[in-house]
Amino acid sequence: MDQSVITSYNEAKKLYAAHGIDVDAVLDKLAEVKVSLHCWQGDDVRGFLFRDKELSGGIAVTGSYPGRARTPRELRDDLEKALSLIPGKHRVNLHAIYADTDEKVDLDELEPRHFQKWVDWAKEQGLALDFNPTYFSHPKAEDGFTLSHPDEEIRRFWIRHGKASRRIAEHFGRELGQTCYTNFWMPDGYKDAPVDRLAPRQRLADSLDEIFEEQIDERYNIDGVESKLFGIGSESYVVGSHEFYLGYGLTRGKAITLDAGHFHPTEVISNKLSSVLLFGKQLILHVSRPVRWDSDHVVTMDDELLEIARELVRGDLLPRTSLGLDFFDGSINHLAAWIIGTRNTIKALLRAMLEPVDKLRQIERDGDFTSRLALTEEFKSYPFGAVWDYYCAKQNVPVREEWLSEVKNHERDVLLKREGGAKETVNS
Ligand code: RNT
Ligand code: ZN
Repeated sequence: MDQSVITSYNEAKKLYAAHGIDVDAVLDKLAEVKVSLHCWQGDDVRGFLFRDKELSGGIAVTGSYPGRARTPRELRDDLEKALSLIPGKHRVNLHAIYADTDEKVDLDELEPRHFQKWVDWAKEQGLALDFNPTYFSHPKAEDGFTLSHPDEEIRRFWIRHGKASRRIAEHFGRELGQTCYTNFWMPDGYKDAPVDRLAPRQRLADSLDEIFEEQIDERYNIDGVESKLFGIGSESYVVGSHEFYLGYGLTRGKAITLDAGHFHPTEVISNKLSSVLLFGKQLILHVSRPVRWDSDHVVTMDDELLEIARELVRGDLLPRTSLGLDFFDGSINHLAAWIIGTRNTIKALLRAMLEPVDKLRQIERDGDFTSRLALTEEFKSYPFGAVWDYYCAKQNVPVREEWLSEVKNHERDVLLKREGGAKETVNS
């Protein structure tokens, strides 16, 4: 390891030790944290089942950066490369449309075997898998409704898809020996103000109840439900609102999924974690970054990311939280997006773990808000960067921005060679 990395680390350690923080112990704890990398950043949310289908569901990818993965093999290669530049052991989050099969199979007919290649790969790589049924980019989702559809036949199709998805997830959990988190998000909603807000919500609740009827061992699969405030084309009403899923999840024992980009612009999820986990068992996080209408920018080291990390650490919520990412940026290198977002998420947790929480808690209980503000502000410039560099070196991944040249080389040697094929599909 580079001597200067070690020297800076030792200096930093002394400063933290003065506040009773054992940095080596913090790094052991940090190494336990797994982030679920969302496969859909690798190919602009296209998937492999319906390659010609436009992305729908009120979500959008902008940008046409070259080199997105066009096959499951390419996507796995890219994930491997990205994961090799991120410290720690992590998870991969799949969507149903990423099935790896030559069969022509519809969403309601999917079976575990259509994902066996993903499972074999995950085993070989020592990764866990998470799962999502796909309630968009499909002819039966074109009018914006799925599980709350008024047409019984369409609604039943989507119920079958939900059931099939849970069986796939159970298979992941069983095969990989790590619980799979299955996240249910559907875009259902109206562009304009509805007359009847209740009936679609009643149908959604009924559909979900039916999907969850089958008992699945929670060692293998845990289901979560994700709300949203609005989407493109569902500006006035989303069936699965926050209140809907908070009520649904808590009464049905399901995990609540909070996406950082799914709330009012001044509303933050960091302030919700302690309440949700006070009453609920499990949380799934979609760490994302909202920018105006778009909820899906690459995660940066902003105040909200830091606050989410602090909440998870201070409240000891990590053991009950599945920490995943959810953004899709088609305007930059697809691997870099994963790497930046994941490294930032881990780095934010490190920063949170390097705060003298017990001392700060005591100061707050004593009512000394002057010291609380003074110390939390001073800690913002404590040398966490030296600890982060050491952690990366210790985990055998590039220190600081060294990873960028590896990504650039990979782009030149691998991604740009895909360009012809990628363009063809983009234009089709
Ligand atoms: C959409 C939700 C959802 C999706 C993924 C692709 O607004 O955030 O989680 O981004 O399922
Ligand atoms: Zn999300």
